[in-house]
Amino acid sequence: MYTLFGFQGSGSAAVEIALERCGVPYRIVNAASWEPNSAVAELEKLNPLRQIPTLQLPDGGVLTESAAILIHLGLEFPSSPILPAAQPERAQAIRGLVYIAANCYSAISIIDFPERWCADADESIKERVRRGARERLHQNWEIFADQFPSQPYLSGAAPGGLDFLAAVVSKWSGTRAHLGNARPDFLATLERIENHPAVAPVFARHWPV
Ligand SMILES: N[C@@H](CCC(=O)N[C@@H](CS)C(=O)NCC(=O)O)C(=O)O
Repeated sequence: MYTLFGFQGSGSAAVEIALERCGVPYRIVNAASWEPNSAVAELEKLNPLRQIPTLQLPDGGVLTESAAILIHLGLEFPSSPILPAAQPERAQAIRGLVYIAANCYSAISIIDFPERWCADADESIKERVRRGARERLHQNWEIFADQFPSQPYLSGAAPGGLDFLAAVVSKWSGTRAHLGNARPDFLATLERIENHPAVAPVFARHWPV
């Protein structure tokens, strides 16, 4: 069985939706670097970065990095909707997954932990690092919106791994509010993904209203 190390309101939600879509049994272990009462020591043994999502595979192998996990599940379960079956859609979905991980998820990490990126930063410097990263994050989402069309989902007729990661990573750091002004059609796509019956129950667990 798969073991997903994750936490409420975190990026593990994207992998949880994917595991549901693959129809495979899995268990969740609550672990987060910012939550000392979680299974963070167990997580660190598998992923020294202490980051989630981290997925332990049925054969005991460990996968980290949200994009890699989603691509792996898409390849492992080709009849699932995680990756589009046809080219060029599949290539673009892989590009989109890596784009989000490299350009958006990474900026969130800077916003959350500015001290990791600026030596001896006092509060005012940390705030400036946060502000710069946030502006860059919002710009990177605008570029994503322009580069990845929705038909009506980012993965085509049904939401796939790219949709799951986009919907989850856009929950943070004012991204949705920014896109409401800058790219309203893309915001509507994100809301469509979030409200899809395969996605909504996981979102409700992670972000209860
Ligand atoms: N590159 C990783 C980033 C994962 C990440 O930053 N996860 C956050 C939670 S949403 C985390 O665990 N942060 C804790 C830390 O960096 O200490 C990915 O794409 O999966």
